[in-house]
Amino acid sequence: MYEAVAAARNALDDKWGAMNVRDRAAALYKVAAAIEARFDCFVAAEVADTGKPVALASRVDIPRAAANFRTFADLIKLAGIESFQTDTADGRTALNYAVRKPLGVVGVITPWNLPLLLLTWKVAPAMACGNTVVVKPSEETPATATLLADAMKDAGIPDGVYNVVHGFGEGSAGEFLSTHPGVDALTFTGESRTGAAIMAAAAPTVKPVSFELGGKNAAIVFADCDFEETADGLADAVFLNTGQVCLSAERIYVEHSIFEKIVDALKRRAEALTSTLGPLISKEHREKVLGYYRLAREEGACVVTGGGVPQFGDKRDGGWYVEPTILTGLAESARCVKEEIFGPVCHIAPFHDEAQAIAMANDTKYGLAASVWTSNLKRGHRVAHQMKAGITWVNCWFLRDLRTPFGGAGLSGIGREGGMHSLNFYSELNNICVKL
Ligand code: NAD
Ligand code: 6OD
Repeated sequence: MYEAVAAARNALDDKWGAMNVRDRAAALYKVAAAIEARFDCFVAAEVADTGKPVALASRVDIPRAAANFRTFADLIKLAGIESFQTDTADGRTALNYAVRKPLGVVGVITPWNLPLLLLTWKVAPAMACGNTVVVKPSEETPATATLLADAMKDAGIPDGVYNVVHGFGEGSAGEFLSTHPGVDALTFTGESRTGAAIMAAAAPTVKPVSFELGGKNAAIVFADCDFEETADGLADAVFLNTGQVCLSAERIYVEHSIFEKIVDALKRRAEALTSTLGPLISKEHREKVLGYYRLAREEGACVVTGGGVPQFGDKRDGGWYVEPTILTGLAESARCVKEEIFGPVCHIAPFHDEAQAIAMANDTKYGLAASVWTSNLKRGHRVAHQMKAGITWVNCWFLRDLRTPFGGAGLSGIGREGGMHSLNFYSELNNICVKL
């Protein structure tokens, strides 16, 4: 850890910190190209670490890693600075303008569900702003962060700009990074509880923090939705990556007149997915998810489909699979409706009017994402405006534009990243006031 932070500090003071924006952006484009040149290795490493299907890693994880570098290279080249001509009451005039400087050495701590996507979502803007980084990927998924170091080398990124330390969280690499006095800022994606521990660890050295945390996201489905498009969209929102996406919909509220029809459509999709979904990340995580499946029954749920472990009759039976699961009939106060499960499972409940749907969707300590499904766009806008969520999708889910603000309210995080929000977090803005 000490060597990694020292290497990052040296690189900051040496070539990288002094490089102009045009050259830095050019270097980031080369990183994107180097990821693409090693595309198959990255896919294989992500699949080996997570067990996710090759098709998913090839379609989502690895292309987004390259896109993250290209987007922030584009943005840093185009980013302007604020300036104001100032006229004071006593007749003086001045020019104020801001300059963008790196924060310094940025500690990046990331989870296992979308390992390279989430790591590069933070590394790319941090480097674009001239920072050097020390990353601590999840102990479950170390491989692609290490491969990225090779891609950095291929791209000619100077030694010490990108540093990887492996290890666990508490009492290990994650905690050492959070408390290290040589780390100037921390950016973290993971569980809300871990975010709280990192915040406490960072407090004595007053490090700026950016946190992307957990969610218990709602989908609201109105009777006038495009039915097939909605059922397909919901299946993605619940089951993509075996439900291990912070943005996944674990609570679905459906207008009562189409409640049975939606439950049935989602049940058919879940059952069709049983043989193609990847496993969960680990034995421990499977125990957690199966614990919620048991708890749901104890809390009085009707298990519409799933609720257990699939039997394939082949070597997959040794993996950490669970059945895609649909629950109904729980009270809104049930733990399975309140707590993030992070597996391929949702609870579906009926609602009678818009106000009730909004109230139920917003009755959560989290506030990450929501989706609204309706063909009445006026209503789509109206409901979206009232959602307690950092992002609300209307008639879609996980459709990303990397320039937009991304983050959560409540237990779902602190701050916003994406576009200029990332550039502003990873920069120290200094204002200069010149009397004219
Ligand atoms: P986690 O919080 O257990 O671990 C994330 C990272 O933090 C790992 O690298 C881990 O080693 C490290 N860590 C753990 N304890 C630490 C400590 N005390 N100090 C410093 N570092 C520590 O999360 P996870 O299980 O890897 O990922 C799943 C969670 O992440 C879910 O809650 C999910 O919602 C959340 N998540 C949120 C987003 C988002 O954008 N909001 C994205 C992905 C995942
Ligand atoms: O798309 C992103 O930028 C992002 N941070 C997604 C997070 C997904 C959570 O699992």
